[in-house]
Amino acid sequence: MTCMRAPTHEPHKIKTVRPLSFPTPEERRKLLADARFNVFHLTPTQITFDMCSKANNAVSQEQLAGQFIGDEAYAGSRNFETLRKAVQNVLGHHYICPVHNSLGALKLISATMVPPGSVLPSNARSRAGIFALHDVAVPDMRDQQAPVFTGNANLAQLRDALEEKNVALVGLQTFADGQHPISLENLRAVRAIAHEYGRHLICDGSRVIENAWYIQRHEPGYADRPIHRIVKEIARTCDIFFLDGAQDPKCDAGGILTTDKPELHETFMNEVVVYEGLHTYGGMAGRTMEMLARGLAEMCEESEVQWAMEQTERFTKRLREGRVPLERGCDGAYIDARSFLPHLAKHHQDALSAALYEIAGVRAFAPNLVRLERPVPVQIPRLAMTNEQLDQVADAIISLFAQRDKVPELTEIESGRWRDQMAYHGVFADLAPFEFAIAPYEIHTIERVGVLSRERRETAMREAGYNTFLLRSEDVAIDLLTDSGTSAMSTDQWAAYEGVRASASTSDAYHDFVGALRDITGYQFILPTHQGRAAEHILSEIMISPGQIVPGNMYFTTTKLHQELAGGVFADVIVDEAHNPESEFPWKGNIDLDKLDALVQQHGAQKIAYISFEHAVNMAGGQPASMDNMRDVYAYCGQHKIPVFFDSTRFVENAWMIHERDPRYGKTPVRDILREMMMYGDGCTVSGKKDFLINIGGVLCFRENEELARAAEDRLRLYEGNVTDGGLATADLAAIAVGVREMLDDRYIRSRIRQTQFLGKLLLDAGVPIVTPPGSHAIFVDAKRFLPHVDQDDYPAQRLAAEIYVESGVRAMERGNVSKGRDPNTGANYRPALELVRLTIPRRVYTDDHMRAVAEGIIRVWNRRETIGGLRFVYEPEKLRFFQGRFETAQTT
Ligand code: P71
Repeated sequence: MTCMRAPTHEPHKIKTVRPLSFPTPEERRKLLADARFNVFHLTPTQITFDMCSKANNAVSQEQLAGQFIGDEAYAGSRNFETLRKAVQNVLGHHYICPVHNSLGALKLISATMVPPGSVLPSNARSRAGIFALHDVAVPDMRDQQAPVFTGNANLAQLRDALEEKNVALVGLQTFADGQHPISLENLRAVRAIAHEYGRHLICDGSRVIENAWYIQRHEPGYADRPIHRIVKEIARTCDIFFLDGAQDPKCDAGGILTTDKPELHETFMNEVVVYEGLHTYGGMAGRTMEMLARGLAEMCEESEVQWAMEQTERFTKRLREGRVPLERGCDGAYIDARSFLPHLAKHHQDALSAALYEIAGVRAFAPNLVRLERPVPVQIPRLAMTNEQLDQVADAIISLFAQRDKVPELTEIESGRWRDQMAYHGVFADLAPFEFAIAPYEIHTIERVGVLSRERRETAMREAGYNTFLLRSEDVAIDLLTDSGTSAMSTDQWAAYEGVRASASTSDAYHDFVGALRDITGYQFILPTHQGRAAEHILSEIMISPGQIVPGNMYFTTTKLHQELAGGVFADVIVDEAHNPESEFPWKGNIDLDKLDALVQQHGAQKIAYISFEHAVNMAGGQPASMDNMRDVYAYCGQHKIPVFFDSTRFVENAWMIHERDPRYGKTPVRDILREMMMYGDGCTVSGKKDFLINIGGVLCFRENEELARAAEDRLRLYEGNVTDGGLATADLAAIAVGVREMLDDRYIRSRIRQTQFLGKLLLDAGVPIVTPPGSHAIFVDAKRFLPHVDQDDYPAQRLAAEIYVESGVRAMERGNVSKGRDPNTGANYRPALELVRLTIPRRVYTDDHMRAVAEGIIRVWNRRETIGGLRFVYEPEKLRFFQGRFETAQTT
């Protein structure tokens, strides 16, 4: 079955992100001392990576949505019914007792089925505490010799215990203590023996998924069995099954105790009201039950399980290669602290945890009883981290391992039975800090993506008339159509969105929005619009008199259209290099002052409406303008009294390119570069759907010209909405106000552009012709060089975009002859110099592994390029034909 192949990238995209914190080495030392060298007491905002897989997993957007449909009834809630059905479907057990978490389940079991003085043989060491309290022994019956399934029970030992001791129940854990998986064969044998002696088998299945994957991978006969079937088999082999909602189901709390035996169920039901809550909520909020129900069903999703397990494999492999002493646990690397720090006499676990936090801000904590001396688990929060991040966490641990001799001993000042009770004095040795170079966020929620077979993609493409605009998003695996409105919002943006007090006149969010943008641009008048083109519409109307010329550095479709609708004539004044996809010129977005001057000389300055100056020029390949060019254009225009208006849609990206490519700005933060850029203009239009990290919105700004601002406001009232919302939802204004602050985070913008460049490099290294140097928001494949045998009037870029989809499920966009259209005078195609396919990278949505998959797919198309022909129109709309046009394949001559 193909589903069992190790996946090479996430089978989903990122829907929302949560911010990471980056305390400095100095801050970490202070925080560690304040926490008395016990990392348990640190909080997530003091930590960069919290390597724990409980309660901080990423969830699907559907699971998160469940949070909002809790009916929170005391009795018989709908959410409980949903949960019951999910349990029946997923685990195959008929009866369910809800509990607040797995400790709640254990408490019920201990109260009803395990009398004081009895014995509960188990394959796990954790969780013994609760039974010790009631004078119940939990002997270890793990088979120490078992080679692969190290969590298997020693059957002879089990039998002896049942013969000799007062055994109340037989208990097992799937992936015992996070380290020891059990086989289905052993599970069945344990059950048979327990039943022989009239005892029930109970199983803690909090890590059932990891165990099921292990069975699929390693137990003979299960290689083709899907995870959901193995899970059901495990659960149905047990008399009683329970699990923690914050583990495999990726809930934030909650738990369930399930059985097929009505008499057991009745026992629990009578007791659950004592400890947990009513038998139809068991100490869970309605929303928790709803999330748990969805999580139970989703945790068995095959491709997701394979991805999470593959991450664990990769992470432990990298650490092993760095010689770090560890065991591969179910959800990460379980480090043997004694072997890691052999020079210490005591407190190995806590010394390791403290040192790792000190050098890298990573928390790995060994919970539980101090005397158990368990390994320090470095767990991967399910679906929340990218491989790049995990690689760096592994490198941080390896770097600590390299300087382990310097890790000092901790001096105990307070102690207890549990690790959270420990407190220490410590000293800071001379450990070299580890610096992360990563995106400053973790994955909060995911969105599953369409995975079709190649045959089905062929059909989908044909049905879409070879136009990627006409594909359904659900048929697309990796969507690189556009970076417009496709960003993943952050949890902070959602908090602002949710917390907003909406208004049909002036809102607080409006003032936040204006304040934030004034601060960033230095401009006084900030007008919200529903999109960029709305701002362009208004600017064009108030600035252009019919017949006037609007010089611009290339054009964007909507910008040019609005200039023309207002009676203007667009004139391209971009540098020549921009039209040459092979030129390596670093500032292909620059305006050619000679071209501009020639226009002024020819027509006179009063004939020029304004300069339309785009940052990070989209159609040129995402190419930046230099600071010098902006300054020179502004100085020139000042002399001739020609206003300069920026299209600042991708101004942060342009600013980062200046930071990268102009040595004078190598140390200047993006925020300050932006401020200087904006000085060299009189105002700007922005499609906020790009750099602003939001899904909708735009803005029109004027630096200081109040007269223009008032004229624009008049149009705003007529076309858009209130002057204080521009037709946007108040909540979106609030999300923008947060997004424009996040976009200025240098770590974010660096990682964003590095990702685009990474894709560019993969393609360049394989010889695929792309526009160089790679831009900031997209990689543009040069279809003329890719398909030199296809005439431009057979639309090579359109065809190439279609082939890329069929080959890989990646959706790209044509930017060439089809987009440029026909000359209205001659009716012939314009045949522009650039015949490109744009691979546009949405912000915060994809990982490097996605980029690798994109490159591999395109390289496969490249390798069969000779077999690819052209297209011809079967339906050609008059305006903006690229949106709706339909094609069929044409034999190339
Ligand atoms: C992009 C888009 C979205 C788009 C628009 C039209 C055809 C195809 C795709 C929109 C931009 C842009 C620049 C530089 C203004 C707009 C319009 N870009 N200026 O690249 O890139 O903004 O969509 O918010 O109205 O896919 P709007």
